[in-house]
Amino acid sequence: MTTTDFDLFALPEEHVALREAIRDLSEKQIAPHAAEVDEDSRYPDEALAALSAAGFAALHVPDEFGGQGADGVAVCIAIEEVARVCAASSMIPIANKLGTTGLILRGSDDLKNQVLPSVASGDAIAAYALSEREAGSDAAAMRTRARADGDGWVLDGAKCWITNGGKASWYTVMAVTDPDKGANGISSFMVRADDEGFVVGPKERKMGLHGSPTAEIYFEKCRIPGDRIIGEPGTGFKTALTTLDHTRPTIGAQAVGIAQGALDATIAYVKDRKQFGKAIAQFQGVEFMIADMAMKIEAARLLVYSAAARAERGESALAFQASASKCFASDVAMEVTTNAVQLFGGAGYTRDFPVERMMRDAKITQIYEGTNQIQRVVMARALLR
Ligand code: COS
Repeated sequence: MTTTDFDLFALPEEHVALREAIRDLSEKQIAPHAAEVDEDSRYPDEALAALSAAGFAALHVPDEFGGQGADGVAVCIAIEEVARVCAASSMIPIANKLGTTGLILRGSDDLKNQVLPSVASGDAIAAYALSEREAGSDAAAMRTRARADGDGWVLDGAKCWITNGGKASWYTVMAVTDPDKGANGISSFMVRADDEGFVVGPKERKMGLHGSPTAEIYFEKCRIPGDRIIGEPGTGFKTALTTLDHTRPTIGAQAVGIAQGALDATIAYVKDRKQFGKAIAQFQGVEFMIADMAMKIEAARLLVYSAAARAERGESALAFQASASKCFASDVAMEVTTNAVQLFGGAGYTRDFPVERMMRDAKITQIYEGTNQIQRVVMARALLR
């Protein structure tokens, strides 16, 4: 065995340096606002400004369109480090990647040039619109229609649970173009916030992730130019699912970051908190909980990086690993944050400490970008095919 074989399990130097840079930025410029952003349910403007200035708001955008061209593992590291201090702020790189991956993989260069430079610079942010009220897990049951009209398209319908709804400038929207063809009659489009007939509904009142706006969006005879379609008509559902193969690891990364933030806070607390004449960290019951939390986070992290690396290498069968990484990491995040609150005791149940926010934020990672039940469906299909 050569050194190179062992290097497979070590991050390259540039990834280590990236982590240090984003950790430093996150601790100095994002963490101080995290509690207030959550408390006031306000957009993390400081995080957007800091991430944009450093080129980290959409670091996945290829160089030729003004971005950093960061690989999938680098993007996961960035998301993880931001989520470690503020999950809501980590939605900035997450939603930008989700809202542009279909375009990057399948769109025309002309359309990429219309969208990507402004997202890379932080002047615009992106969103992804797949779900509808009656088409969540069963995404192909969507009703939103797009009809060819002259040299453009006219969209009618409603999408829900849209991260950055009302905040984004560009929306990747899946709509039915041929109702007789089921999943193969769905197409993908780029819709702009100022397109005629594009309307934003009220913000959802959520359990967590308060700093990340979620809203319904409506298309009321929304007219867009013909060149805004991504790829060929009828390919939109496959583009949507391929996108999720690339982005589900980013939710895994967010979950790992939230869990790491909770573990770090808990380690500091149990070493400081004294009961029965000694720090509670010295009780074996507490030690075992801390060890299990760290062990599971490390396993989740490796699964996430390995899924992201597979996508980066252009491997074709990504679904199992992408779903496994998102599912495992989010289940770990829920368990770790719940145990963090437990180890803080009564203090953990108050807003004086960050772990209750982390527990509320962790919950959504088990639900969005496909519930963990759907992830298990995807994994089982890949295994049993
Ligand atoms: N990449 C590309 N194409 C894929 C794919 C993938 N990962 N998985 C399936 N497809 C293709 C299939 O091959 C099929 O095409 P053909 O008919 O040409 O063979 C088409 O897409 C439809 O696939 P399938 O019949 O498996 O689709 P289903 O309606 O059964 O749905 C699930 C599949 C449940 C996996 C999908 O609807 C899903 O992921 N749902 C959750 C959606 C979600 O994550 N929502 C969260 C909001 S987005 S943030």
